[in-house]
Amino acid sequence: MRDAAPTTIYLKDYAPFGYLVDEISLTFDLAPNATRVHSRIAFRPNPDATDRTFFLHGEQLSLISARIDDQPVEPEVTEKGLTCKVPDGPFTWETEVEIDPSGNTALEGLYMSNGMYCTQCEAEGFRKITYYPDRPDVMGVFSVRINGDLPVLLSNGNPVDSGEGFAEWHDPWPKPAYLFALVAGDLVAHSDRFTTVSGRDVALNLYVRPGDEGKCAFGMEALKKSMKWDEDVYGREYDLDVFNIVAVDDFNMGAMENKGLNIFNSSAVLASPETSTDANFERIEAIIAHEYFHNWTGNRITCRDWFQLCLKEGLTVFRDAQFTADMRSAAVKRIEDVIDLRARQFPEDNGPLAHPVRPESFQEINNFYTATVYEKGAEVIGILKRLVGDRAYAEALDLYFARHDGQACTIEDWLAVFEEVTGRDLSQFKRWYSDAGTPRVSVQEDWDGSTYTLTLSQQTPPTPGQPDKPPRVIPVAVGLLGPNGDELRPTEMLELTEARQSFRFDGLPSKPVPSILREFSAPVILDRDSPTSERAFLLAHDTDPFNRWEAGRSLARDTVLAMAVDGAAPNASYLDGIHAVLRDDTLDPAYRALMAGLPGQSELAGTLHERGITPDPMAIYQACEDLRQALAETCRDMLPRLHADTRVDAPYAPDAEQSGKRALAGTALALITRLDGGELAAEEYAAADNMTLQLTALAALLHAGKGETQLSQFHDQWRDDRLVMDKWFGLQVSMAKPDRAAQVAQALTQHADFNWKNPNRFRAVMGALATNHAGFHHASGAAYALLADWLIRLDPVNPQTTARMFTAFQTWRRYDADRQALIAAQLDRIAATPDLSPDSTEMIARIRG
Ligand code: 0A1
Ligand code: ZN
Repeated sequence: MRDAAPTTIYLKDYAPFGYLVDEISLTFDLAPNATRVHSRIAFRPNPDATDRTFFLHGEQLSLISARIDDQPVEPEVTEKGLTCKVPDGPFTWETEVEIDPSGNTALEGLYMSNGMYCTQCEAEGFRKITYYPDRPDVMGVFSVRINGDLPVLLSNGNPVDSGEGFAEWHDPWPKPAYLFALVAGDLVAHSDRFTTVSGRDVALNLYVRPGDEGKCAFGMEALKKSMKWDEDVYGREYDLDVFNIVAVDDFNMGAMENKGLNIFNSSAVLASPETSTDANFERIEAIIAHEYFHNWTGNRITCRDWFQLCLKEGLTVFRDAQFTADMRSAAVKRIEDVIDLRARQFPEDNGPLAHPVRPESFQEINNFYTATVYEKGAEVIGILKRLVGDRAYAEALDLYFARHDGQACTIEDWLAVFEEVTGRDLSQFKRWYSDAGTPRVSVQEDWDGSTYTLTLSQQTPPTPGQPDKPPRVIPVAVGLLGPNGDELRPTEMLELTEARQSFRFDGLPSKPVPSILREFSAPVILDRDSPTSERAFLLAHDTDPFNRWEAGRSLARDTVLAMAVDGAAPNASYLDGIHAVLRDDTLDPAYRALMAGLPGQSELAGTLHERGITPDPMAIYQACEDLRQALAETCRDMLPRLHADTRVDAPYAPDAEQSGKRALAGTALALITRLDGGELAAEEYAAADNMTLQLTALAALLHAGKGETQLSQFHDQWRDDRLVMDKWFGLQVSMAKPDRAAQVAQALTQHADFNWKNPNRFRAVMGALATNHAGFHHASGAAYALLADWLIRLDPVNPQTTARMFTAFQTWRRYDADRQALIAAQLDRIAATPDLSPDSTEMIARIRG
């Protein structure tokens, strides 16, 4: 039986551990069912701590022996760890434990994936490897010996020695246990080298399973670019003789920044033109950068406790976004990030799972690796940078690295360097860390013939546990345009600090058109009822690329919602505006493709809910279909040329230029398919020589109700490629019509290749079902029931991946009473499952409210 009452941990209760670790030596004798782990740890009393309780975390371990200073001891052991009486001064602690990697389906601690041993220790997995103070503020120098009859034996740091059946590693940089890693298996390396700015020669290896060697080159290039970029932009140099990356098929998340030994979900690193889409390439480049950047923001400077997770994650996401903007197009990256923020973070921030960027309590920390901590955490860094300016940001970062290298820090440490560099009081800014919820900013205008006044008001709705939200500081980037599109006033950063505040612009020749919240200068919802003509004007003329896109987006939103709710006809300004953008060859193709997209259906449902209207998923679905059809008709004459002009004749490259063209060609193809019933898509599918084209054409065919032949051909072609087969599973569910989605997903779960214990495969089907908005929310409730069945099944096997999927239900209160009742019944059914994991239990309790 599991614990009946989960415990809640509070930030306010933080206390340092009573002992410091100087050094830890680990010896692993690997065996699939019975791995022996011997630890020898040098402890000494922590002068900064008052509580001297010697408690070591430890779960699912069989304790064989324990010694203090070479003398056997008998600790008191529970399911959570052990306590022992220890000497007053420094002492050496030794244990021998046995663990079962092959039975570890939760993929946390030491586990096996396709015959290979690997680890995942963040956040609290190390306690499943040996007894240890498994908390990020305990940092030690690790030495590791691995005994095992496998060709590749890896751990953190630098190699010390190796021979037949063993390898020894030493990591000179003190680190918390969550950054420990071990990999052992029959792997092959794709190798390269990098010389750092000060001349350190670093061996780079990307380890993969035999057969995957051809999918390593792109990841390796991304790694070298990241290493160079961090030197150039942040002055951060790599600090070991080797940097190893390993690709693993069974992994709960994207990747993990273990010191010197990053472990990646194979979907986040393996790439080839034939098997990966342009979007895959872009994501892989960003994740490689993200994990590499953690070497400084996370590893050299880590978190004092898990409440400070955003300290490393928000900053590292911010840094990887800067990297992508530099490598590709800054405007496109910003738009993509805002689309993602609205799809994943806004629903979280405006629903039952809302929590501050720095939470104040949790039951299961794994449930707080969220879009709020990561993506809003990164937005908050962006706000800070806008408020202090680029120069002060760079100075503050230099001070942060110099002052806190080797430490486990807090948000207070982070803010202090900015306060010191700028002399600015950041207490109001700090509300971005402490207050959950998305602020809503409304706008009022006044024009008196020469002075234009913008009055901005802010208000943040209540969130769980936080009824009142005082005003926060919001940077609102504003530019003013004249009647012919000229900039009357270039972008200015207004600082909204009050609940309501006016900003004057004097001496203007004519009433300007305001472009507000340029570059999406803060993660807020802008409430502004501007006339359609003004948005059409901004869609045609705004000089800020983000806001130009946003003007089209808000036209799209309003027209589709008017169609869904009032049965209105498609808005001509929107159709003409997008038509003009699509044919404007001076615009970047990637940008044009983004312009032609519609807001997600879930996002549209959220907007209706905010406006006090209960969303009807089928009506939204139909309105989106009708609007796309109308756009296809409007663009009918230009589409063939657009498609032909965006053809890439050069050999495939996953760079911004080519992928932008393919994205626009894909947009054209999808629209053409609505007019020709799939003729061109079938031709394109037959001729496709890369995965982007193949998948785009297949999606178009499935949308047109065709593609059965191609689907089975695709299966035959790719049946042995795990990552491509994930696409095959996912695409069928995401393209399924609303009344068929649950049925299609259900049938796929019966497919011989549906290995549900593999998180990628599980998510391919269930994740696609949850994001097929009208399919998931089909009135029958079939999709709710199917997802619930599978969550019940997966929970005992892999609680972490199960718990993350509950976000599918977080928006349930938006919908009508019947749907709410159906969802509540499923949540209650899951909650009633005997021995449900604490992870899932916490998620259901929060969602149910
Ligand atoms: N720190 C990693 C993400 C990560 C977090 C938790 C994990 O297991 C619970 C695994 C990976 C990153 O930000 O990339
Ligand atoms: Zn991270």
